[in-house]
Amino acid sequence: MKKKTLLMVVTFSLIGITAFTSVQAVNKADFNWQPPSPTDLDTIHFIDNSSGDIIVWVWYFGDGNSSIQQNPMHKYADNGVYNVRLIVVYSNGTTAYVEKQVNVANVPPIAVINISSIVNKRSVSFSSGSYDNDGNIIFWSWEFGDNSTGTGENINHVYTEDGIYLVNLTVYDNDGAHNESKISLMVDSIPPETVYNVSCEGWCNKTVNIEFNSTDNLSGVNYTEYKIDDGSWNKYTEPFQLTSEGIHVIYFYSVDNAGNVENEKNVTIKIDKTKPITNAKINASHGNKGWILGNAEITLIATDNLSGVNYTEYKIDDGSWNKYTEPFQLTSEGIHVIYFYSVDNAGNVENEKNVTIKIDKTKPDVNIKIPKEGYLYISGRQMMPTLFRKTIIIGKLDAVAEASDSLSGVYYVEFILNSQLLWKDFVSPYNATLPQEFPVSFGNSLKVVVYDNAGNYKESNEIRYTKIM
Ligand SMILES: [Ca+2]
Ligand SMILES: [Ca+2]
Ligand SMILES: [Ca+2]
Ligand SMILES: [Ca+2]
Repeated sequence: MKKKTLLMVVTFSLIGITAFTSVQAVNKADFNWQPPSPTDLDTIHFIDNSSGDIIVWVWYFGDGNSSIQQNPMHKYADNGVYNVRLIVVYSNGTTAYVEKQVNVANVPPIAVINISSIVNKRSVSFSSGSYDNDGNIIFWSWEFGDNSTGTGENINHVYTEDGIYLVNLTVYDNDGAHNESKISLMVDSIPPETVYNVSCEGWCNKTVNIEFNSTDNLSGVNYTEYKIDDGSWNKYTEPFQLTSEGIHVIYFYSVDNAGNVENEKNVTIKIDKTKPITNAKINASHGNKGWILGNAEITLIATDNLSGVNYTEYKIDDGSWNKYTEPFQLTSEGIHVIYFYSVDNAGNVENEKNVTIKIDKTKPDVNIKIPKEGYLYISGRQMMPTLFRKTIIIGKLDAVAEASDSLSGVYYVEFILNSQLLWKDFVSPYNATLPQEFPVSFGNSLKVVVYDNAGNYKESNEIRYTKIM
């Protein structure tokens, strides 16, 4: 309030003495300012350069504002050319003044493009973050780098192909000043592609190495991830190995530096390290000591834990190997060794196995050595031949049989008396004591049956005899 009152008083007195001052003009009013080329954001320091014994300074800044400081500070609200007048009053009552034009400049705007330098969509939303410190922006002009342009603070543009585009934004403020900003914009909308490389495909019988290779059209691969079966996702850094048996699915995908995510892919790895197992089933009439009677039918049954049986091979004795397809017959007599093994679909080879098959189809030989037909026996001793080839035995007599077999050997000999089993002898010599009769028994019938170990048998001729005592 006080300042304003003083200013009004000085102003009135100046009007009255103008004529006098112009005549006298002894002293001179002058000023300059800092900075020399100010903007409307600067606070301008006005510096009095007047000469003489001054007691009052009156400044008119040309924008309606004034000051009575000797060296005032002033900031203009807007740019423009202002007539600044300084009036000085000397101690002797005289005055002087000077007027100068001060060009207060507009501050140009700052252009800012609000967008990341890599985007993963071809439809791009551009946003201006531009500003004008001493006014406002009234026009935005975009060049999208693909020979198309647009206007507006925020604008969407769709690129027709991926690429790197030089985007330019020019902004104009309300005073006609402009500024521009450029950015290099990478538009990458295509996900990377990942391929696998495995050391074994299909069924494998050993550890499998897995490698991924990923490529990208533009921004480059950021990372690749994989998981095994229901495991958790892992970042892929280097080739890895799969060792455990079974059917495994490995899932994988990559992400590029623009954030494009590849569709998940997978590869199936099948590992079987276990050999198949083959068993032989012999269908035959089994006898004693491993011998069989007649033909043998051999069935090879192979099983496998995982990949399944590919094939089974067999050979008989020193013959050549054959692929097993169905049960086969072994018909020839003798002792045979059948060798066999299987291979599974992963290539695991079973250790060779074998089974020995002993076939005897030939009947053993037998005959009754004692008693001989047509002889008289007394107390175990053979006496003279009898009339009409009758056989007469008086007292104790052991019947004796002779038996032999060329292949499997004799198993036992049965002595059959009157169609009843009298005695079974497993050990050579084969004999049986004929039963005592009181006082006499006519028409006895003795025969022996020999069995070989395979089960072949043969009956002897029949000896008929009369037994006394
Ligand atoms: Ca401005
Ligand atoms: Ca890409
Ligand atoms: Ca297997
Ligand atoms: Ca035999």
